[in-house]
Amino acid sequence: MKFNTKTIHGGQQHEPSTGAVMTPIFQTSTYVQQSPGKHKGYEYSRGENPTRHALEKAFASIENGTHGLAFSSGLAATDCVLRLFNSGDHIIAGDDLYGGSYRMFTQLFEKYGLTFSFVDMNNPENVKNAITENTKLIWLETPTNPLLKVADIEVITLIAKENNLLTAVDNTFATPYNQRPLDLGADIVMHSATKYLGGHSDVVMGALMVKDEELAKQLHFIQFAAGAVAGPMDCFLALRGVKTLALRVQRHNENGMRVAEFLKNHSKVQSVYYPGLEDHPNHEVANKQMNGFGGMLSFRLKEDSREATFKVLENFKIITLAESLGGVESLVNHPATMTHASIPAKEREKLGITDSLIRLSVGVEDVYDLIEDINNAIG
Ligand code: P1T
Repeated sequence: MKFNTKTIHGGQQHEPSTGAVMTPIFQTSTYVQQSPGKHKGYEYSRGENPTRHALEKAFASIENGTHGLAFSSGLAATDCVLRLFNSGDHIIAGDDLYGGSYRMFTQLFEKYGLTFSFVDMNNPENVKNAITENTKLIWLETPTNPLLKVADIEVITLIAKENNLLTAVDNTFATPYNQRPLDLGADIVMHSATKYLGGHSDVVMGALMVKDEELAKQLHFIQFAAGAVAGPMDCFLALRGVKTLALRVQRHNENGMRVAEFLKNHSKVQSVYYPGLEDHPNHEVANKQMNGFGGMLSFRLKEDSREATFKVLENFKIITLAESLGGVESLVNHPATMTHASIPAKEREKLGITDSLIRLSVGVEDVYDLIEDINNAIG
């Protein structure tokens, strides 16, 4: 089955008791048992729910995995992965990643004895050099949020395999239309399904996809035991969102490239961060492992002041100033004070998440309207 068919039919079946073509919202917490332990496969909705089950099968299908898991948020999915490990274990993560992931690693899990190294994954040698005898996992976000750094998944998973480490890829920015990490050697794919998989800014959800039976079992156990599952209504919405993923991402890719090129030539713009641009430091790697470059980009204004940047942010008319990304509508965000405020100022400065940095989630609107809006806002 090709990707676009999988988004619509992957792992899906018509509802067996009624023939309903679309999986209904099974808004139930529990299921009848004829005798204790004798039931139709469903006991309690934290463990299994038919709407969630349909979505989890769709998730597995679009990432070429064998198992999918749906969580109540992207961070709940990340939390599930980290609970595979024990006190004393060491995890290597990229130095540029979603602020909430960084906050979870450093403020929640360090407390329980996990240790983290944050390295620049542009160069796989940095990953190699960070491995210690306690390292268990490489956490890869690519492209990264918000600087759109690109890491070579194939090379890094090879390093991981040589050292008996697991690799998890946060594939939120890329989407499985553009990049399929399990095919490139990763063990776990994670998504904030709140973003492109849902696609309509109406659901907060997380996803994990794997292709190994034993790993799937462990993650399912944690999902059930910790309990951060996605509810049936949200699963219905996400399932509906996934059906148009290929169509939407094609347009995100086209619009993203057009907006990046426009910004690159704008006299008030210092730099543009978009892996589709030939002068992106990892354009070649992106070209190798991605089918398209997505709708996410960041840019830096020449005028480096918070006041000037806020003025631009307040000027957008069509594009909405808001956290999040990946919906059909375009959003603009100020990483330093919004999505990445939880990263200490010193770290942010070092990475380049400064006041003049603006992040755009380029939606699927008419690109001429978007470019006009950006041009008017920048002034
Ligand atoms: O918000 P949640 O569904 O819990 O997902 C967390 C998350 C994980 N990974 C990446 C790459 C993300 O971008 C996010 C959430 N990000 C935003 C809300 C944002 O505006 O960047």
